[in-house]
Amino acid sequence: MAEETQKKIILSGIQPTGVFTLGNYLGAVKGWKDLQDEYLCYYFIADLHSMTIHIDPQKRRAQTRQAFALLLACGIDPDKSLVFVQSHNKAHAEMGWIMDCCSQFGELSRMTQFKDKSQKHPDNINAGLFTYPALMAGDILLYQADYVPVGADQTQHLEFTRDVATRFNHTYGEIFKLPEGYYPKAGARVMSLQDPTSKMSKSDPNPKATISILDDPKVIMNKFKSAVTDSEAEVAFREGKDGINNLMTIYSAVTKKTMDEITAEFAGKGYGDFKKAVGEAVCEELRPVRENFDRLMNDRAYLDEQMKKGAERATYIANKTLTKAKKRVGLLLES
Ligand code: AQP
Repeated sequence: MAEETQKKIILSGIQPTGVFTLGNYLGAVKGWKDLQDEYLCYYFIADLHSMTIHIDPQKRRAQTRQAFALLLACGIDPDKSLVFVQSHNKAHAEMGWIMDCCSQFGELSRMTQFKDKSQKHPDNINAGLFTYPALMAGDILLYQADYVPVGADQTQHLEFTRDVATRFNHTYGEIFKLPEGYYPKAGARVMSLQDPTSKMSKSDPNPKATISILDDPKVIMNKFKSAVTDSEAEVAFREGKDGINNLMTIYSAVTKKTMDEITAEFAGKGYGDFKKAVGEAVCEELRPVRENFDRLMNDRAYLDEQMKKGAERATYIANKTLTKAKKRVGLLLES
C-alpha cells in the first residue's frame, strides 16, 4: 500500500456502538471490502463520534477493540487498506476544533441526524451531538479523500463537509480537496425485523429487531422466523409490504438474485419457507465472518500490532494536512 499510487482515496468510518448489524454489513462494510483493489481505502473506528451517546467506558473500550477485529473479520485487509481507531490519531480532535470554528450554528441546527438523535436521547443532548458533522468534516478533509461512501442518511453531512471545506479554502487559501459521494451499486438499506419502517440499528434495545453479525445460526433462524411480515402470502416487492420488502432486500443482497427471481422462486410457497431460506442464506454469509472474528480475538498481539501500525500511518498522512491548516489559520507552530 503506497500513498503515491494514482488510486483515488475512499474514506469511511463506523462507530463502536455495538456488534455490527446485518445492516452495517450489507449496507456498508461488505461493500468496503470490494473497494480495496480499485481504491486506496481508509477505514476507521469512529470512537470519538460514539462519545455523543453515553456508553459505559469499559464497554466502549471493549467494543472499540471488537469493532476493529470485526472490520478485519469482514474482509478489510490491513495490508491493502489503512485501518485505524480514530482517537489513536490526535489530528482528528485538532482538526475537529478547526472545523467547529468554521461551522455556523444555523447550518448545524438543520442537520436531521441531530434532530433524530436528540429525540432518541432527550436526556443527553450534548454539544458533541450538535457539532458531530464538524468532526466528521475534519475526518474526511484530513485525508484529502476523493470519495466517501454515503447512505441516504449521510448525504446532508457530506454536503456540510463540502460547504465547510469551501469556506475554509475561500477564507484561508485552497488546501482541502472537496470530497464526492460514492454511491455503491449494491448497497442495501436494511430495516428492523420488528418495525420494517425504521432502519436496523446496533443500538436498538429490542434484540429481535436486529441481526448481529456474530449471532449464532440458531438465533438468526429464530429472528427471521419472528420477523414482522403481512397477512398476504405473496413474496413480492411492492408498496405496503415493508416486512417482505426488507426480507427480499436482504435475500437479494446475499444471493445476488433479482426481486423477480425471488418472487418466482417462492411462488406458491408460504412465508415460512421464504423466511427459512433468508435465514439460511444469511447464516452461510456470516459463517466465515464469525470464524475469522473468533480467531482474531484470540490473537491479541496481532490486533494490537495492526492497531499500532494503523495509528502511525494515519497520523503520518493526516499530519500533513493538519499542519497546513494550522499554518493557514495562524496558529503558531511549535519549533
Ligand atoms: N440498517 C442499515 N442499512 C444499511 N446501512 C446501514 N448503516 C447503518 N445501519 C444501516 C451504515 O453503516 C455504516 C456505519 O454506521 P455507523 O455505525 O457509523 O452509524 P449508524 O448509521 O448510526 O449505524 P447504527 O447501526 O444505526 O448505529 P447506532 O445504533 O449506534 O446509531 C454507515 O455507512 C451507515 O450508513
